Amino acid sequence: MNAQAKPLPDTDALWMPFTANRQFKAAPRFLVGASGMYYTTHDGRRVLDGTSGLWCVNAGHCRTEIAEAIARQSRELDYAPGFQMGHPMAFEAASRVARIMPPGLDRIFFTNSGSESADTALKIALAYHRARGEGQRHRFIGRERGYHGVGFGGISVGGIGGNRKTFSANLMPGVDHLPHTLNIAEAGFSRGQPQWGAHLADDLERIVALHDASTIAGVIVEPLAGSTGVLVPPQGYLERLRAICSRHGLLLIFDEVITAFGRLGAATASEYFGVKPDIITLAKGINNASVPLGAVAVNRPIYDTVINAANPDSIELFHGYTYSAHPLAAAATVAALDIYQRDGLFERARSLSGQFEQAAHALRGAPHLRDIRNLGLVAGIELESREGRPGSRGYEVFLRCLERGVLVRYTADILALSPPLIVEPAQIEQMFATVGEALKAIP
Ligand code: PXG
Repeated sequence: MNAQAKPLPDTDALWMPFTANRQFKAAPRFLVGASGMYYTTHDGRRVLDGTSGLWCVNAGHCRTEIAEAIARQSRELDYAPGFQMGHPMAFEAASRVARIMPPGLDRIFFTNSGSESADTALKIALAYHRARGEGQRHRFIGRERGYHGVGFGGISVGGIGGNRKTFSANLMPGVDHLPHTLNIAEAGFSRGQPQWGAHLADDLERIVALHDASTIAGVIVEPLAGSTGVLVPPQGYLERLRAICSRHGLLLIFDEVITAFGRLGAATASEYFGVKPDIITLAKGINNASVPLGAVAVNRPIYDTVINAANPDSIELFHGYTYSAHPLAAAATVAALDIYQRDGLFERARSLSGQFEQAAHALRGAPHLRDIRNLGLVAGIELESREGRPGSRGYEVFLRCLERGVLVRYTADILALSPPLIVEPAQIEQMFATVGEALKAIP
């Protein structure tokens, strides 16, 4: 520990989220500061942020303009009720978000997180069908290995066994799942979108035939699934999902909590893939993760249908949060979107994606590798699991990388890299080289 070390806090009281609490508390790892591409640890070490925090600090850490916008807003208007009252920054933030959504998806509902955005999107879909006289459309189709946060709606349509089993008796009824699209035997080590797998979208036809389209409200998928191990959509897959949804009147919801705001080199994955859903869920990068905020972007017909079905002086959608469009979060959003635009960060991500892909696939041949996959500024590196100890190798690589000054994310034995869009080419090389060294250093 060096001379600047800060005293460590007592770790007993905090029940940590998605963390092995006992393992962490036995050997805690603290981050105490951040700037640009780096975190500072409690013992004064600089750590390169290979994960944008948790896929959210897209413009890099502690951006002055965002900090100032938040400070200014907190002095001017700290909080204002969002129900039956409005404050200008909420409308400004909505207009700014709407401007970079795919054309037509320009009505914005604010939440506080990705989980709330997912649940909000499901509720809006139900409200829409009901408003147009098809209230019997109550089912949702999610996908295996889908992650839509941790609300009851999100875990119901989500496809992660561990997130569901404890709550299985209380999940939303009327949910079915598409198969996930990862197949290492067919498409291992694909660079960018795999050529194999578009046909998996046709399963939606089977599910529609089973339940009948008249009972289905919508389909929710991540265009690129991040948290379950970087699942890149096969070429043509999203297009097929779109076509099937349109054919049967199902709303297509893209969960873009990690893909929006430049991750793939465009404002949204929808723009990147050229596939337009009806609803997009947002959070994380929306304001560079500086103040909790999520949002749902919906197309004009959905908004108009729900709004116009109600009496003119009545609340049209019984939904909202105390902190929907909190002034600080809204001010931070405007400031973050300014930075993204001024610094051309989405274009920057796109222009770096070739080098990023090269650097990721240069790991091929390192020990323990099962697969490498990538798109935009996202890479997934899947490791062979140890016999009877799944996840232990991923954890060890994560620790080794941290010791060597690079923060990576791991889910079981899959490493994910998703750096801030301000990353420099040399830092990209460093991240992957560090992973390579860690792989060589462990059994
Ligand atoms: N949808 C998607 C697609 C997400 O990735 C959520 C919803 C939920 O967002 P909130 O803000 O409620 O956490 C997410 C969150 C990881 C990781 O390591 C990913 C997320 C969160 C934490 C860790 O991959 N995604």
